[in-house]
Amino acid sequence: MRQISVTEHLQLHQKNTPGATGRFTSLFNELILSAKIIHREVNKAGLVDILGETGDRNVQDEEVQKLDEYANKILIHRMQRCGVLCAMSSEEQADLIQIPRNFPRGDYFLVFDPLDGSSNIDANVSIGTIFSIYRRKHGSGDQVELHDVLQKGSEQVAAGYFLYGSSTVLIFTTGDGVHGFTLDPSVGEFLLSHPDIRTPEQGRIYSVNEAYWHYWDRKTQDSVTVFKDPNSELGRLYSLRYIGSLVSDFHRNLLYGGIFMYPADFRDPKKPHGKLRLLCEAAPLAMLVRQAGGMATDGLNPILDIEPQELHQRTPLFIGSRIDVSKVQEIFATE
Ligand code: AHM
Ligand code: MG
Repeated sequence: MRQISVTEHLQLHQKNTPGATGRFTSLFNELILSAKIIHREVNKAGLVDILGETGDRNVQDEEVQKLDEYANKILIHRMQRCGVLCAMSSEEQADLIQIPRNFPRGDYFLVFDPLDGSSNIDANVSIGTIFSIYRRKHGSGDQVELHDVLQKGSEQVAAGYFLYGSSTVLIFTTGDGVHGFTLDPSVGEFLLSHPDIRTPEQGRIYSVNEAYWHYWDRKTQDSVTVFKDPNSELGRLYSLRYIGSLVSDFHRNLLYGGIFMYPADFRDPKKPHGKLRLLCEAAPLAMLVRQAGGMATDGLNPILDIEPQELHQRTPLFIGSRIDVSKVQEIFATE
């Protein structure tokens, strides 16, 4: 079989996009290089006893960093030099990240979660980098304001994730379907492994942290109950699968079908919107799932239609196969 690399795929996309200048392609290439560097470090994580604990010095007398901080630094360092961004936002940083004045710039806005699920890393559980790309909406000055870049998810130009697992995969969409590439470490290139991913209409998996049951409202409890009810209209038996690493849970459900839920809960009354963040977690996965034929909602509104008011806004998330997510929506719509 002829192997299509991600580089070739991106060149083809550029050729088929009227008016394309190659700027998006260079952004993407830099993102891929950053992910390869993160992949290398993630793969060394098991060697921490040999190389040194976090905060320690390793055998080369270098400071050992926490991997999520390392991934964040790599992405900022590389992406601010790629020449086509006006600003960035990271899950790890409270404010917008400005591009230094002496660096070339463009009008793309990059949002990322550098290493989602990183609390799982010492147990060798798969973790990932989530990214989302927008175009600047207003203004053209060097200093970018929130209002210049904050937009609803439906305005995303591209979105995706790198999953550092038994192999490292890149799943992304530029609005023409979802494509998956697997890193072949022997040649250092991502090769097309999952062309045009379609998620099943209905799954057999529900994924949620049920330990929070007592902190959910009635509609959320009813939504989870429906997937355990042998007599529900869904008409099939579901299994519960919850890794606690969003990219891994999402990736499995994208391929096999099913629903992932991180609902609002009232463990902390000051944080009534769940844990996940709209811009760097929910919106990019919502673009992917919609492109793959699935759905994403906060219960009442499609995730892609929510207008963000702040960078780190949180949202309840129900995401996955169309029939499964529609069922939740139906429950939330009842009086
Ligand atoms: P993080 O961004 O701090 O890694 O937190 C997000 C992670 C997701 O990967 C995962 O879905 C969720 O937290 C699990 O949370 P919980 O332990 O509350 O179920
Ligand atoms: Mg995260």
